Amino acid sequence: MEHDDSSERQGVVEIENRVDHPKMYRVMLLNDDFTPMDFVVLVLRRFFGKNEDEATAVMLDVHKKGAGTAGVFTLEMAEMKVMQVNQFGRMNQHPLKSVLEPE
Ligand code: TYC
Repeated sequence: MEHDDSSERQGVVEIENRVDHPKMYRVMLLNDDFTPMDFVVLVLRRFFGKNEDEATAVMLDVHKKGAGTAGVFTLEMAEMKVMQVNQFGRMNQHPLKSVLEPE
């Protein structure tokens, strides 16, 4: 359906995507060797609404696998989360980084 060439169909697809299927983006946290585990848990609670147990599980997943999902959002929200995480890390002199990935 996404690859239908008829311009009428394409218009419908664009409207469907905009209205009730907005493209979604995954905010990934990246592991590093220096950011304290407690700080990553704090970030997940503060910016992603996780409780202590959820935040700890995500943090450990990132720590073990190198990257992991903090949340899935519309582009605007995902971009804001990435900026908040990266700025909060910088402000606290930690190298913590997050990135976006299209769903
Ligand atoms: N690897 C870090 C440590 O051992 C913890 C950590 C977890 C850092 C997740 C970043 O996104 C991260 N202190």
